[in-house]
Amino acid sequence: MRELMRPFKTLVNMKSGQLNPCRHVIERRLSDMKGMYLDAQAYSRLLNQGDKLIYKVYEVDVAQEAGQLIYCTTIIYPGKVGNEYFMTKGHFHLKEDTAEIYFCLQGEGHLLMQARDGQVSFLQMKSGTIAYVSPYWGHRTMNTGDKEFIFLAVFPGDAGHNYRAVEDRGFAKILVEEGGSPQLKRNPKYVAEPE
Ligand code: S6P
Ligand code: ZN
Repeated sequence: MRELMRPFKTLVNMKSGQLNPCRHVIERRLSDMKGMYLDAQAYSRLLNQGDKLIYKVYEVDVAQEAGQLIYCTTIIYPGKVGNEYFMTKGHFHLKEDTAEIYFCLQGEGHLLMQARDGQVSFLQMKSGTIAYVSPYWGHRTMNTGDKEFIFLAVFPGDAGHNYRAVEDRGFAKILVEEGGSPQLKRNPKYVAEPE
């Protein structure tokens, strides 16, 4: 019989989002986000000023297999490329019939979700908000506040991540600041899924 996995706990720093212990920390910088922002000139200008840290992920050490639940914290720093808010790359799960829960710990942000048939869903998040990402929906988060936007994510161990779909097609919508508030706009660079 397979040896039982022992229960365990981790500690999340509610202010910084740091998870302890964690398996690894992923850092995504501006250079990792090439082609993801609409305003290519604003992207180059900002990159010339330095390769800013856009977001960071602390991931728990749990096997990536069916039956497990993986959790991690994401910290998105405040800022914009042109008028588009700092955001995550965004992904679909490789096993697309897997859901995910996002629990906001700090700051303010938005969760943009998109289904393969073109449907879009958009949720505002603040400290205490629990968002449910239903199976089959690609998801990306943006920091729309002026301090760090921090959330905890929990998802099935065998979900996996497909970044390719978002890199190739983008999201149908982008989130920009207009008149001092976030506005959802059509992304002219979006390539729709074939029927
Ligand atoms: C994982 C979950 C989050 C993201 C994280 C970074 O399924 O959705 O932990 O991995 O927010 O976003 P991304 O799109 O770079 O993985
Ligand atoms: Zn996910």
